[in-house]
Amino acid sequence: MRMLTTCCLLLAMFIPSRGQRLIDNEATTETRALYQNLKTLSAQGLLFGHQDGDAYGVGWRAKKGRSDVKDVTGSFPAVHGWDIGKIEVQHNANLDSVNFRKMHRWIRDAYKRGGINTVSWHIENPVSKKSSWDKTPAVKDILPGGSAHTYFLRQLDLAADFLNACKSGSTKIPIIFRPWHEHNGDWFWWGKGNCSEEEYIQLWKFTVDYLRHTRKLHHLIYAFSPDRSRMDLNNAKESYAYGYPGDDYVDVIGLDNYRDVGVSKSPEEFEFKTANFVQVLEVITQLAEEKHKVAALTETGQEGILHPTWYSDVLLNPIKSRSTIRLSYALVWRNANMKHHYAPYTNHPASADFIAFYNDPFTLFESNLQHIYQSGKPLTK
Ligand code: BMA
Repeated sequence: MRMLTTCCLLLAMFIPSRGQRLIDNEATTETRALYQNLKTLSAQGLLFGHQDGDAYGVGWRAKKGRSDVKDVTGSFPAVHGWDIGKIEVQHNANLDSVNFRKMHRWIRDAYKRGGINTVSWHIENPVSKKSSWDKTPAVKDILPGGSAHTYFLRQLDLAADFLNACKSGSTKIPIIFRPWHEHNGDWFWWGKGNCSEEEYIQLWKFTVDYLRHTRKLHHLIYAFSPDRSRMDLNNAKESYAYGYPGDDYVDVIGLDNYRDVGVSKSPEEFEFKTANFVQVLEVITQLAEEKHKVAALTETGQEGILHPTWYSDVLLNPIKSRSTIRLSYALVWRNANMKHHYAPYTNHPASADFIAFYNDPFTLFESNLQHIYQSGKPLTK
């Protein structure tokens, strides 16, 4: 009996626990380490992310080493968000005028400093050749056997080429890839109502299989990210699962949530929204844990940050004060101009609070991180 126990113990020590396993069995060492580290860090704090922050901010564009977040706090965000919309039509710059060559450089610079990169894709409608928001039915046509399948393969190849070229020396830079987002909304051509749920699932699976098997990209972590505004909180887990392609096709249980963090006109409204925010984050935490995956708030923010203590009161405190919420990161959207921005810039009314948010030991910015692409080393400093 004792022999048996000893054997079991030895086995348990040498067979890796299920732990955090990426869907790609051949994922690179750095990618596997990043994923495991995201999980580890989600129990300790919240990584902060910003879309396009290295490329431009309010009142400036393409200044090496600059970022609105860094101007205010002294540090880059931990997570750097990018979008490759228009790569599929071979433009030099994305839909928000970020040059792709420079994007590669910023991705590499962030990686070298120990930051994390995530890429979304506002891909044009392959049938109408108009924007992501053009609802001309297309999903059926781009799937295998469809009339636009060959054209779509070309688009996917162009995206794969971009991802493949995210390199630092000969090392592929791990990327959290977040295609086909907010699919439970009806605003994108791949969204609800513009294709069937089954077609969406086929599209997701086809994309992942093509990138990892046909194109042999092994530095991607796949994030699924429905939109909170189209979830039914009376039936939250089930409604989250709309379009879910299965546990073999998703690494990050993500959520885009602007709905619960918008402007509140009364304390009652604020309380109501906060309760919903907490609930939905608890749900993605639970789902991620049941599935041995990682949860993330893949997009959030309040346009214009009209609530000057938004970062503390709306975002951080509800998350920090509940051990039932464990997220790896929260990424706010881009700083396009004085009206459309989500991170404070110098002298913004929300910047004092943002500094407090940065100084809170629970939040993790790039300057707080170390060894994020390695295993078994301290992750924070
Ligand atoms: C939206 C807005 C748009 C932008 C798009 C893709 O939320 O910020 O201005 O083009 O995202 O980044």
